[in-house]
Amino acid sequence: KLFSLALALSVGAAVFAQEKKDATLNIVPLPQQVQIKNGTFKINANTKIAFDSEEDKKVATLFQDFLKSNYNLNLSVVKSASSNTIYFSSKNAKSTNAEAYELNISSDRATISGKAAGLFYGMQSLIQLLPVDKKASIEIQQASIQDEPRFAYRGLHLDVGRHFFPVEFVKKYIDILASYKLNTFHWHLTDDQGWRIEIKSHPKLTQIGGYRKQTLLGNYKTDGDYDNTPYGGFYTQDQIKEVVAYAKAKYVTVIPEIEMPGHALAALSAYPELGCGDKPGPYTAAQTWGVFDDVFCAGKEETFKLLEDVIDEVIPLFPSEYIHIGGDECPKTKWKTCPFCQKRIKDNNLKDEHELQSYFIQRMEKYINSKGKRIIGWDEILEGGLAPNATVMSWRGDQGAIDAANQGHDVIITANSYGLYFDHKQGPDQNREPLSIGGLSTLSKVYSSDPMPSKIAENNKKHVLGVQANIWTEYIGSSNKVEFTVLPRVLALSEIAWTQPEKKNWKNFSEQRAANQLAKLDQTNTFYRVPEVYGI
Ligand code: TNX
Repeated sequence: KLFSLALALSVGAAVFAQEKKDATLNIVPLPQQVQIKNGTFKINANTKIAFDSEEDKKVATLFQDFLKSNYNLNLSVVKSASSNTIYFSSKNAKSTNAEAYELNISSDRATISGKAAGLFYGMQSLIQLLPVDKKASIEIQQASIQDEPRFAYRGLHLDVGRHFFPVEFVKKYIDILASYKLNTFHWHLTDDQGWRIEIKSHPKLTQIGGYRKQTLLGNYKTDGDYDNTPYGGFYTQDQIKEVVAYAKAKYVTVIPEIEMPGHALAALSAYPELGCGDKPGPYTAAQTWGVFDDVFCAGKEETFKLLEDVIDEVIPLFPSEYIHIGGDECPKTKWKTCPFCQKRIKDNNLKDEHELQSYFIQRMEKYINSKGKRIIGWDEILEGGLAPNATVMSWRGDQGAIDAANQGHDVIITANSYGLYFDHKQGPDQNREPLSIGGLSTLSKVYSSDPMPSKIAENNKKHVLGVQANIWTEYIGSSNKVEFTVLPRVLALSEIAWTQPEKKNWKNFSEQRAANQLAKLDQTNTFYRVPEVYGI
């Protein structure tokens, strides 16, 4: 009897503990530590927003703007905190991690403490705690949150080469990233179908390479009117600066990608002399998708001259530590028969075209390093020997990440074996999915992955900088469809990037926290796919 009483008590205690443990606030990604308290804090017209430093004031002002435009509440921003205050405080930051924050909500104030980025993330958490009903009185649960990210690199990519997206949308995209505490926007700016960044020393890159003839596309049936008129567009350097500054204010770093030596047809259409052989070209920007044999000639000095000129203009536009130089899917067909490439192989004692690819990447790396920046490349940059300081973005499974990290290189996980190809279908039922490239990456697949490959030796795990999802846009011809593709999977991405894996909880994520976010998105002009939370 005693035994069963003890059992009942311990079960009861366990259930109680379980309940407490499972009680979560509506925050995505799930914070590391949350203590929920009794009672609420009521924000009203007399509530003030306070700050410590000028940097803190920027975040305080962002919060003020948010309340004004979403809840029709115009609060004043003041220098010192008193009662009934939302207080952004760098003075009280405890962690050395610039992205960490604490959010303490008591009966008469909410204090967010952290350094600049941390304050911004604390604000995002606070925003998520505001009610779905924007006309209701604003009461938030008293609680105490201590939070910091698991990974330093939390990225989302957008391919603007296959389809072009206007600056206004790129900004909205950055807002989506930032609201889920992602901190890196990988801007895939060049591809076979379009060159999208103005390069003043080589204007034809955009004048010619920015447009393709729209006869598409045997394998592409909807989402655009493909009627032979030219399709394309590009960003001026002023627009690039505008986007980079916009992102910076949201603590998002923009990493530009300039593809080489493959995926280069748009560039070659503008400067055909950079193709292989004596009489290269003519070329046109690609009108179908895929991988094309015509790539930058690795034997001609002019190729490196143009790419160095491009890098010279790209570097001052992007404060990012990294420039991404692609490196993926470069067929060696043309290099095999090109006299210039063969001469280069011979002169440099290279074994074959794979080592020529490595020569290409290493040479560009050296140039970029000499300008004080580092390179990222897709995992094919491992081919023929990895450039000495390169960071590898692993997309063909995680073997590239494992090999690179075990060689002491930094890596970023983007493979679809982790559900990170957001151009893939979101559900298995073909009839419910819009046209897509195929593949399958469900919300639950993204959520269940842990972007830390177990085969990386313990002492090399520090080389896993983080995780990113890729949005290739062959079959995504409109901004609305980008949103539909990204949401809600970006919520799962944010949680695997930010939250410690043992804290993840699919049921709580899908049924409560993500659902709450979607209810909020309903009120904005943003598209998302309704997730089937069970079974996928
Ligand atoms: C592979 S991922 C590519 C892209 C395509 C994508 C389609 C990578 C480095 N290269 O060029 O758009 O597959 O899913």
